[in-house]
Amino acid sequence: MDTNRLSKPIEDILNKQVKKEADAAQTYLSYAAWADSEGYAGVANLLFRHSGEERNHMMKVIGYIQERGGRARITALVAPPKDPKNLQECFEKIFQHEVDNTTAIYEIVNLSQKEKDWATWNFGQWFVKEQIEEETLVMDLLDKLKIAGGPKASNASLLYLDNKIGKQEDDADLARDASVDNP
Ligand code: OFO
Repeated sequence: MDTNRLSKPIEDILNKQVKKEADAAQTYLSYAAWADSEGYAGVANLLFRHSGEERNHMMKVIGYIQERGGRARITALVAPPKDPKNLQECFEKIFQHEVDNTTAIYEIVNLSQKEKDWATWNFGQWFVKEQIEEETLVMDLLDKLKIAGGPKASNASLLYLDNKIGKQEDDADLARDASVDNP
């Protein structure tokens, strides 16, 4: 008896996402190691932690595929991108990476809606919300760097910024949680 509750296209697109999350973890690891060797210990800390988050995302997708009777596929990873030139490029590349990932998540949700696979649609909603957080987090990093002087930031302001970033929360504040008392 076939107990697989996922269609072949849904199982395939979810497995594509397993690889994307694993690749993302490697990208963040690589940028974290770069940031650390450039002396940005705070940024490195944030990126090392974020690499772990990407692994967690991968585990969620693997767990979901298996739970629905499908088969998670573990494949080879792509090499991480080359080192960024500076913090500005590092944050810009991470932002673009997250936007691309959002597109991939939307493709899963679109397909599940088309197939009326409401279980997968529902599972995908966690990632839709997560992507709002992740994009917001990186937009905030870019904003902070801009205030520090962007590409012309002094070493003193970069040091201050790096310290702040190292201590910040992993999750960004979302509009859905805002209120008059907590804007
Ligand atoms: Fe950076 O996000 Fe995973 O899904």
